[in-house]
Amino acid sequence: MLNSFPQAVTIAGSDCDGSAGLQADLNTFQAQKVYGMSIVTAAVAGNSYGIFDSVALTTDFIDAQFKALATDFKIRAVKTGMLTDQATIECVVKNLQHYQWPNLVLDPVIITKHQALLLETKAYQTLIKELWPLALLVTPNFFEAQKLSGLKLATSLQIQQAAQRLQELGAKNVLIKGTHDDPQQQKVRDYVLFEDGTEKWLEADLIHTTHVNGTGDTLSAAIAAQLALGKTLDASIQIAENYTHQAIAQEIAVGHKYGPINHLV
Ligand code: PXL
Repeated sequence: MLNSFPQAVTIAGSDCDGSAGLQADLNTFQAQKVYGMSIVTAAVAGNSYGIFDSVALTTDFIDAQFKALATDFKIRAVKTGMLTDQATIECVVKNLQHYQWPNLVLDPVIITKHQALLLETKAYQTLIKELWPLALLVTPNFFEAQKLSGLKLATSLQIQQAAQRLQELGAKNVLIKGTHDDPQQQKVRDYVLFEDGTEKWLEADLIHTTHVNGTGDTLSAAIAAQLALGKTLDASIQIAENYTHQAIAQEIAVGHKYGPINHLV
């Protein structure tokens, strides 16, 4: 009975408008019927127009949050979001190695659609070298996959090659999120390369809306939640893709510009 209820933790930044970051993750955990916790790495001041300021929390405080959770709860899955800089990544890696929480979904948050930098450029190598090998799954978007693999992604073959490269760098499974920037585009296609070398394209109708803040955070949080519930990785990805699609499709009127998706679906 003790700690039998499924629990998951997000290691991420706070976004005060609730559209992204740990707020989106916790909303997603709740919607997936998983008890959610958060280790706060940073906080940003932003709204549907953009991000205006940010602060990183100290590594001592991040250590304290890990310790507080590890001494009381049974964490069944973890996701990471905004990690700011090298010192934060090293702190998170040290704690994950120490506490050995299972099912790490690593969302390599680098830059927002408003061009706010959420990870400093010189930390890319630390992310790949130290955190990547701990991940069950990494979920870069198109831009992040290009940056981190060093490959240009224009064709399906190049997406497959980038996923292979990202797997060779140590992540067991790789999900590359498709682009959705072309106004003529009808479909969006995500690509998954599994640990055993099998692959999958996940295609959905592209919904043309400006309310897509926090979509990547939500997808990776939903995958972590499903893993916490005991689903296989393949099933977790499918359920998370469907949930995120519905959260975009059933738009809510919040904010003036680039609004949040609807976690209540
Ligand atoms: O969606 C990426 C993201 C992650 N984490 C935080 C953010 C954002 C985007 O705004 O603010 C804290």
